[in-house]
Amino acid sequence: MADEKTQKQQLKLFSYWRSSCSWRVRIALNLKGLQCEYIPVNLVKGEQFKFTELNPMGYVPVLVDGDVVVSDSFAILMYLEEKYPEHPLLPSNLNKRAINYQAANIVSSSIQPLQNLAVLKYIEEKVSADEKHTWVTYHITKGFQALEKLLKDHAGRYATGDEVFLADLFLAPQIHGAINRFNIDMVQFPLLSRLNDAYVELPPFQDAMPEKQPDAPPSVVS
Ligand SMILES: N[C@@H](CCC(=O)N[C@@H](CS)C(=O)NCC(=O)O)C(=O)O
Repeated sequence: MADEKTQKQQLKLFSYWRSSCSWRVRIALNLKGLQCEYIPVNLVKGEQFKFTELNPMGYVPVLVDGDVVVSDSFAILMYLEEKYPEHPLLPSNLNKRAINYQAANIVSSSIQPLQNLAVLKYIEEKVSADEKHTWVTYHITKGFQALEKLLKDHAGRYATGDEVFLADLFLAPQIHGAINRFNIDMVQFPLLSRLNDAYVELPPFQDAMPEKQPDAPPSVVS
């Protein structure tokens, strides 16, 4: 079996600069100190549809670790957690761990799929651009209201205390996208706004931001 250093050199991430799902994985790789080759997949040009042998769903992210190919950010994060346990993504306290799973799944099952490129494109084409905005605002607001309630008794500096865990990896890209891409009014979400302020201070989160990625267009790179 290859040693850990060789394994790290074999890591490849198929990613798109603005993809919130890829961003979750980028944060985990940074937190765990794992080097990785970044392979851009341009979702706007439809490049995701050409790589279904890697991910049958035709989505990013996909992680390749030597002979192992894993797609879906949740599965990738669990794989990384088990293979590279340094900087744990899950707390040892079972209750706290369950809250992390719940918050992560609110984002990954009940918000992000409803704002995904393919869904928004469909609504815009079949209904209208106005309806797209109404739709996305409704679903983000519903999810954020749930997250505010869920996390109010668990949050510290971060979602479930004073350490960064799995929930934070899902929340940071989702909140950033809500503000910068979908113009959601965050005044109604004081806890999530406060968490967002904490995330932007952290180097592993900063380095994972869309504008820092090699495929970010020059117009967004500061
Ligand atoms: N559950 C999957 C969702 C993956 C997903 O929706 N990826 C988006 C980018 S965040 C994508 O590739 N969209 C391309 C499309 O809609 O055609 C995950 O967490 O990885």
